[in-house]
Amino acid sequence: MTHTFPEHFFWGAATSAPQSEGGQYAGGRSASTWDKWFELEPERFNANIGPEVTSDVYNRYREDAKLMSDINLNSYRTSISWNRLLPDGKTLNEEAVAFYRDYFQSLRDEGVEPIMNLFHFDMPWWLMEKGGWESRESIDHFAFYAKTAFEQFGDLITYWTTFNEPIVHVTCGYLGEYHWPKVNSLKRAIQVAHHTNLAHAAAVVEYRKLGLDGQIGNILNLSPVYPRSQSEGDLKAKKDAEELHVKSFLEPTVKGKYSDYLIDLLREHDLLPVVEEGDLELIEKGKVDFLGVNYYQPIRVREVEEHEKTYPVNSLGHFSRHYDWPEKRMNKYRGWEIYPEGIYDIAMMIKDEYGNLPFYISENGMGVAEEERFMNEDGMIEDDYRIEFIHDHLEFVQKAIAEGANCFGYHLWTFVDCWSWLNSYKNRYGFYRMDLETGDRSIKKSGKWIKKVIEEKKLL
Ligand code: BGP
Repeated sequence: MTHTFPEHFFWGAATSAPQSEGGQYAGGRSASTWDKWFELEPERFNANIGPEVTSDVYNRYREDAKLMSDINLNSYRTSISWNRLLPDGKTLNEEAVAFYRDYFQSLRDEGVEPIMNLFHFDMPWWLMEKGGWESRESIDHFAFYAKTAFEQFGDLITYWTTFNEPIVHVTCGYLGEYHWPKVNSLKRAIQVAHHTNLAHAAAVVEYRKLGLDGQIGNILNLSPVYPRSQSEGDLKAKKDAEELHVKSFLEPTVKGKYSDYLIDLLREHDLLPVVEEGDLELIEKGKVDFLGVNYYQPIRVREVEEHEKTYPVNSLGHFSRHYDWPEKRMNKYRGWEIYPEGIYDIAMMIKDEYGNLPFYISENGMGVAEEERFMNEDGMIEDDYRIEFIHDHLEFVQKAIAEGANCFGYHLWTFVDCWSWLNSYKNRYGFYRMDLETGDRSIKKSGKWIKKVIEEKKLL
């Protein structure tokens, strides 16, 4: 079967400012939580490698724009660093403006559409010291930052998004120890989620006020949730997990309100957040023009068995437990499940339940540890496993489009190997390899493959 793609399709790659820019304190940038955390506890990071240099995009963006166009990419999603643009939250950093303007223009000059996100887990340290997303102050600060970014770059950027995977900074920072401030409280996590939804909506309001010629969206990790069985208990576990993990951001983002199910669930467990007057009206104004969808692996759940009911209500483990699907296909080089059908199920959910809103796949990719072992004698990484991974996911993207889904692009995580939160450089993802010593880029076999796929607009 031949799989073709629409004539106008964003073929791209994604990254974020904190994982790719480097230039840690160059040009007036201040610290984010990641910079500070690494200074405080370097041993918490893989191989003690921190976010100082990452992919050195700060110095190499022109070269990168050219390398993107060499493999026919026509779009690139990254983010702006809040603490670079407004180092103290108020004062515009002219050096940052010059850097970003030249960076975005360089992409445009190479025929690459920059798709710009505002927040990718990188809370400025000065704001974290005031309570981060737990503090209502953060909503106004974010709205000001968003407005500043729209004003400074609105002529160069057509597609904006507010957040990347907002549920992740909520769960990893407030229900685990993967993001700062690494506390564990569902009550606090839910308050943070509510403030994040408000901050998103406040940014959308700023965007609409400016009347710019573009669109605004939100990037959500819409992992489909599959139950172990069709039993009542497993289905309830699925529904709860879906509402808490997926729909707590999807419903406000697309429909402008929280679902009744979520509100009832939170009320039942005395977990409702503090909602002030005007909050729900603001959320109503946060409806987006499009979605970015990140997909890596599904969530598989089962009910909590009677003998396991040791988790307090104040934990997501109270509602459902992860279930290990015996038939799963694994990424044996990293350890995540590979389930390409999931991307189709998400597309159909958006089509059937969310008014067929336009969306693009803003992240999908395969992390591989110790990728050097796949280097051939010419020094090229032969990543056939990644080609197969992308191929299989694109096949389901194509099927969804053929059945009417409004998908306008696919972005691989990532263009060139980049730094990852606590894993540093352990897992590689790029179309291009980065030499950690020199920072030099070299194409992988997947980079050559995607170039041909894009040229022919069909899967090979
Ligand atoms: C997504 C994040 C990215 C990126 C990716 C890969 O959830 O949006 O920032 O990190 O996951 O995950 P990891 O870096 O843990 O391998």
